[in-house]
Amino acid sequence: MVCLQCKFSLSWRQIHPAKVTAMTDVVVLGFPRSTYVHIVRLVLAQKGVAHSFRDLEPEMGSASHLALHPFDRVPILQHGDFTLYETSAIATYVDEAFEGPPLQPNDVRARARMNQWISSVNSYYYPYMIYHVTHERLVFPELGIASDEKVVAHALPKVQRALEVLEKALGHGADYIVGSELTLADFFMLPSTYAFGLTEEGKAIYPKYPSFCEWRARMEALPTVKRFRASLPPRNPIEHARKWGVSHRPKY
Ligand SMILES: N[C@@H](CCC(=O)N[C@@H](CS)C(=O)NCC(=O)O)C(=O)O
Repeated sequence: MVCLQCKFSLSWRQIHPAKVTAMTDVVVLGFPRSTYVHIVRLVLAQKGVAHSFRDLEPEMGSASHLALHPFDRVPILQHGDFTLYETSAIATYVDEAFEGPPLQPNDVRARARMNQWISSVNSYYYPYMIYHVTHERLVFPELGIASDEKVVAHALPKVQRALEVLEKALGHGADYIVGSELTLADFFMLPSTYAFGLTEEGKAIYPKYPSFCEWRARMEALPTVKRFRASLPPRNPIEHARKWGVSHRPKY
């Protein structure tokens, strides 16, 4: 069966979602600036699923946080009595459990391509754009902690490579990463590239990638994305990042 509005073929499960319950029982837990929290909240918004947000900043690393996420990370999704962590599991669940425009292609190869991009964001985009450069250039300085230039220098060639790969892929001329339809891949890519774009390095190198810049502009123009950005609080410092220096700041 084909959905005329979205042009994706729909599986039985997408036409008859296993569970479409009152939307007010959806809660995202995390800290407000988290890249991965943004992925989940954008996907929920695009699906038209209302949710509340619980700010875990004061609880990060505490017993109450670890009871929800044993690996000391965010986001966490609660849907009624169901609690889930790991962003790709959450995004897929949201797409499949709720009505709203499907964000996973039904075509097996297109879906594989989407999953390739999601895995690439997790392995090659987020770690260098955010964990290395954005933390060193924005998160630590906002807390009065000096940038480690070695960390930035290590990451920049990897960021450039990642942008070259994305630029080449977007050379297909279609609007979105996998093709003419929005998929989860676009929402995985957007938050890392947004935050890296706030750094001086991002501002300097983005103009070298015109198809990527056009994709960013297209994504930022989506009503969902505009509403999401407008709903966010000011970008206050991430207080619990003070402990990253001893827990998991990269060292070279
Ligand atoms: N594999 C996890 C990664 C999540 C992740 O790294 N989240 C970051 C925020 S964007 C985090 O929780 N950082 C907290 C910390 O490092 O203390 C997922 O896909 O959800």
